[in-house]
Amino acid sequence: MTGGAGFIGSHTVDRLMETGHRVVVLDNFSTGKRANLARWVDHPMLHIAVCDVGHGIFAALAPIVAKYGPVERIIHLAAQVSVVHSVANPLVDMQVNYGGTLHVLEYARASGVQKVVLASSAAVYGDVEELPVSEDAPKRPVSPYGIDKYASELALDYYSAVHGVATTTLRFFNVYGPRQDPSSPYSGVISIFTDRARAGRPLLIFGDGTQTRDFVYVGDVVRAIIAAAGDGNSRVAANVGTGAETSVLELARTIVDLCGGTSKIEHAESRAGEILKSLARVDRLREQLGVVAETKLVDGLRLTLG
Ligand code: UD2
Repeated sequence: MTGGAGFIGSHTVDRLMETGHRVVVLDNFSTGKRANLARWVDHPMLHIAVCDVGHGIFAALAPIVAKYGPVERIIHLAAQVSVVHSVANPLVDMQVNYGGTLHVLEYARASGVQKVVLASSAAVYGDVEELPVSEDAPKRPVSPYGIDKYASELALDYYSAVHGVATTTLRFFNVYGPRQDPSSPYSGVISIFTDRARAGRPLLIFGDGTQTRDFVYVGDVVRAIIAAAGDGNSRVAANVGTGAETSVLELARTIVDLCGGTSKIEHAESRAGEILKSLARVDRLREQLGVVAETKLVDGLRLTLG
């Protein structure tokens, strides 16, 4: 698994280790943390290699493969995850996000890997005309991040068609849960709001708070990843969301309530270029991968608050 020390990656490692799999984590620890994997650190079935996916994965995997046998499946989560960073640094984004995917696919082709799963994003759609957004909607990404994720999807399709590599793409909507890092201004809104509400500090909403998102709990995302890593569903791209819309204002109020009601809700200027509404169509996730993201927001928030 690339990016296995990150927020979504480490939850996926937990589930795979609990079910008895051998897991190799490749991570450059730029945003991933060893603490996220602390539970498994001395476990004989977990192998951690420091590796920058934008520079290739062959060298990092070679000694592990020599000892334990070939890699069967790759879950590719490693990425530069900030849209804003991609706008300021498009070449870095291309190298890490698109380049990293090509390195993974080259490895898969050369080594006969049985399945590659790509973590893509709702960002591939850009400004959406019709909600909920279906997987077949036009792809008009409006950031280098969205472009590189979409280019990565096309690369998966190409390697499937031309080189016979089985691949499945998951387009994540707004994922949240424990271990999501609140420290950057572009961290997920739930990580920021829960962090502030716990401390009784004010929650800052950009705009009037009527903008909506499809917030999906990380435990449900892990189930989608594990289903995608199984056999079948090659060349399928599925949204990973709940199919339910929540406004940022409603979110803020719920979090304040759960934390005892001390934090104030404040408003600031809307974010430039911000999309107003985001909502996933989730039929394909259910029909093809057999997964329904069933964690209710309030339950997921309780789990996040711990
Ligand atoms: C999400 C993804 C991003 C990309 C994008 C594609 C996350 C963390 N980011 O961006 O990677 O895929 O979707 O469309 O999942 N907000 C506040 N106050 C705050 C922080 C945020 O009001 O302190 C608002 C923000 O203006 C937005 C909403 O909360 O309306 C969600 O913001 P976000 O940064 O969590 O995620 P988003 O949807 O911009």
